[in-house]
Amino acid sequence: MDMARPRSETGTAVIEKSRPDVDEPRMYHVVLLNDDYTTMEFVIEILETIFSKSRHEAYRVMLHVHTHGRGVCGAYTFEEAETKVAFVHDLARERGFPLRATIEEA
Ligand code: TYC
Repeated sequence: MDMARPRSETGTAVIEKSRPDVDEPRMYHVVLLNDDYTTMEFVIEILETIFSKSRHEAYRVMLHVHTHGRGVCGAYTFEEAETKVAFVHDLARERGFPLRATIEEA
């Protein structure tokens, strides 16, 4: 069958929905929390490496967290968010920083 122009068995045209009836996965924010001991440079490094931010965006998010106490690093599926939080905590522990991140429904 011509897949570009789907037809039903009866030969009548099939009207396709612009978006199939597939549930979008729920999304979750990874939220970074401020503390008094983690260095700004380390937070920027985390945002660049784990959250794929540019240097400029990483600096902006870090400063937002530093000023407001918390800030969103990105929206992910629950599994992705969990993995990123675990990476943050592992790297922070390795480097002796108390940096914490949490997951919230987006
Ligand atoms: N408040 C820290 C400082 O002054 C910097 C910091 C920013 C720490 C963001 C954590 O999530 C954080 N060194």
